[in-house]
Amino acid sequence: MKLLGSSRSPYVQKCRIALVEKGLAFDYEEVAPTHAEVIAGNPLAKIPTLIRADGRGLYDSSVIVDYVDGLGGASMLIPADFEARIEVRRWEALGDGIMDAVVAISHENRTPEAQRKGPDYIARHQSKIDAGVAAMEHDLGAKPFCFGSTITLADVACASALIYLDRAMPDLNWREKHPTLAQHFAKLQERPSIKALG
Ligand SMILES: N[C@@H](CCC(=O)N[C@@H](CS)C(=O)NCC(=O)O)C(=O)O
Repeated sequence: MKLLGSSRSPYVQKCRIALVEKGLAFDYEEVAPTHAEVIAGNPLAKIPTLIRADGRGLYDSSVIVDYVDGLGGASMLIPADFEARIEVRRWEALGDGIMDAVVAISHENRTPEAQRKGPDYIARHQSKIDAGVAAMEHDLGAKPFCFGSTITLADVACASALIYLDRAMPDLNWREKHPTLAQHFAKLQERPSIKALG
């Protein structure tokens, strides 16, 4: 199977982390959403797109992680138990939501001044980021992982969001307010799956 994406996309990074955590063999190609293979595999022309071994395309990151998890490999990233699965998925939604808000602000900042949506738009998305990171700190609590006692999609989503936040907003200084989350993130960054992102 082959993952198509760009290291600039947090949703792509999330899939890469999940694939390495599962210990599954995959090819990775750096491409833009406009690349012909992306369009052939994903009518929405977005990255990440996964080309399965049988040639079929899969999207979006949430479905790709679910698929990859079901292929086997290392321990499950998405628990089978209903309540556990919903909690891990909620963490995923939290991580994705933070990434969406950072993407929105980055896009706004790249837009020519005359066409920008304005400071209220930025403030609205910034408050999603701030509240989202605070929720991560709260929900992590004193646990060794975001959910349960081993790595799950909850940690993959948390790490993907914080990696992107650090890259796009290096001056945010979220660690000062959220030391427990900062410590957990530092531990996650030592994992080969995250080091492999480069
Ligand atoms: N919800 C999607 C988001 C994917 C997404 O928005 N990817 C962006 C790159 S970060 C993209 O391909 N944008 C191109 C476009 O929208 O035309 C996921 O989780 O995979």
